[in-house]
Amino acid sequence: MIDGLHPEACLCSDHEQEVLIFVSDIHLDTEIERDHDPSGFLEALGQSIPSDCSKLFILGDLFDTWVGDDLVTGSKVAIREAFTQLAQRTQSDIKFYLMHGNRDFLLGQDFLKELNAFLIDEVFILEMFGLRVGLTHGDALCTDDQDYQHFREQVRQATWQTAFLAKPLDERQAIASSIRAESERAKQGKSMAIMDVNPAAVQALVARHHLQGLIHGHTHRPAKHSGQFTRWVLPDWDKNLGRGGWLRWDKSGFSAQGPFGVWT
Ligand code: LP5
Ligand code: MN
Repeated sequence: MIDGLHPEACLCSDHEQEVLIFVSDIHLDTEIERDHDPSGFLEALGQSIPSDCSKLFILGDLFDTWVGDDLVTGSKVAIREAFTQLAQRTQSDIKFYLMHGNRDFLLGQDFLKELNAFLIDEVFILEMFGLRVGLTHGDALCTDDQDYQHFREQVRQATWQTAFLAKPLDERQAIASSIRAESERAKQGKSMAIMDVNPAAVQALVARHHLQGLIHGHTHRPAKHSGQFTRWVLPDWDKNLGRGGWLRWDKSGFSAQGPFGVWT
């Protein structure tokens, strides 16, 4: 199902001037417009994301749900315009990278082309500034949430996705809202611990890919976890609640910044 992935699962650079910005869990409503974005992310793209950014990574759940690239929606135009605005501010050849999240795993190559962005698969590895860092959305690490993992396994299968995408748009939208409602209901019965990443799953991923750092979102529990490796958990975005922000990585290290101030 995932055509046109970024050709590599790893990006290496020894370019000292790189400035990498990571965000996730923006949850844009597909109906939003440029100047009415409750996440605050489009405004940040236009105004506050550092203008020396050379690579922007969106690590999943840019959209609150995505039922197929054929949906005609104002949010597509809004995000495209906001990307263009950031590209103009950077006055450079900025690159945009998108990863699927659990809400928008059906984002396809048609839309990525419209955005002029690369789709990256998880786990995506960066080798920069002498470090090896992994990028993932984070949901696959929540292995204690067995009901969710079972659901995930099913809907990430190509056969499921092909059958779903063949349905009429209104039927897909209706199914997506039923799943959302069922997910909200199911979460009421789950503990916070079950809905967090499993430490052994994190450890296994780090060991398998020989990582010194890991960056993910999904849990909406922004933090820097230090130890044998550093695990950054990105915040979700909600302008009204003053939540959101990005992780910056450049030659002087990492910093947790955003329009609402330092987030960890
Ligand atoms: O999203 P969030 O953060 O609230 O909760 C997630 C997990 N839930 C999900 C589901 C998404 O919210 C909805 C995705 C919509 C996608 C649109 C396209 C649909 C295409 C499908 C076919 C290809 O990811 C939640 C986790 C939580 O994170 C924390 O990690 O707990 O997981 C659940 O709650 C899942 C439940 O435990 C099991 C859900 C079974 C759903 C059965 C569907 C029945 C509806 C019948 C439809 C006809
Ligand atoms: Mn998510």
